[in-house]
Amino acid sequence: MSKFEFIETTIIDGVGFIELNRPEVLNAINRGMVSELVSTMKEFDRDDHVKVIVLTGKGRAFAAGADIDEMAQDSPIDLELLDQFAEWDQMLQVKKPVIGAVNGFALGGGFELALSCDMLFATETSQFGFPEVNLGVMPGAGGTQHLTKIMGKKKALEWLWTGEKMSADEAIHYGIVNRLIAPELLIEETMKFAKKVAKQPPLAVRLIKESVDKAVDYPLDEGMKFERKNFYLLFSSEDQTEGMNAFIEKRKPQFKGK
Ligand code: CO8
Repeated sequence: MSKFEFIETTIIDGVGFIELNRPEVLNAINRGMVSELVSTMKEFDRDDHVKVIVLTGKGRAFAAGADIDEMAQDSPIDLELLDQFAEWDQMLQVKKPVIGAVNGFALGGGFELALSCDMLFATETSQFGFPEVNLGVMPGAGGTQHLTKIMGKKKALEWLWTGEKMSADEAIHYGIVNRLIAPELLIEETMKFAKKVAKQPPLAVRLIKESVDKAVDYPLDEGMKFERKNFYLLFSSEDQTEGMNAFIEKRKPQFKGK
């Protein structure tokens, strides 16, 4: 029996696996789901048994957006006092790799959740989009920011203003999705990749993520300095000694994450 109402979680071979679990409403993201998701991500981030996190949705959607039924009657004051995005934003602080496996729809808040992942695997039938404009609103969990950083202002506006659905091929074209996989193999292949990353030296993986994230926001010279500090820092790790000694001694390294 899962300890959660809206998600299911398990740990398999160093991979923390999270499934959104409201398939009857295409995994519409309600407030309880955000709380469960964020607390699990933070728990996995601290758990030494977890090296990589994989996020997916049960049924025929990754997530079809925020729960419209829950949101429909909200006033601006309700939203301000709820301050739900403070919780949401904590997902972006996760230091371990987060890989999304997008089955079916990733719309609205569901697309924002997908864009918060470090990498995305999807299928030919996956569909992405920001239909908020059709509801008289707009993305509120980073959609305008993430999409614009990925595809530039002009293209982002096209998708955000029309609310049209983006096909998996278009998502590949824009660099939103890493790989398209046959639907029946999506989880298996995503897990295979996640397990491969889970075997890599965790500190190096962590500092690579941190440095790549900085490349998005920092000017090049600042980013280069940031990268270099992390490069130097890794020379104080046991894994650096082990990795280089193993190469010289022609054996497989045993990484400890220290
Ligand atoms: N909220 C609540 N219920 C939903 C949602 C949703 N976002 N999406 C689907 N459902 C429900 C439907 O109401 C339906 O329920 P029921 O069977 O009781 O009628 C069930 O899921 C199945 O959906 P459909 O029958 O509509 O399935 P179709 O295959 O015909 O259509 C679509 C699939 C195209 C995905 C369609 O369901 C749809 O358009 N959904 C809404 C998509 C949308 O507008 N998303 C944006 C929501 S707003 C938002 O995300 C703001 C984000 C702000 C940040 C939030 C952070 C948490």
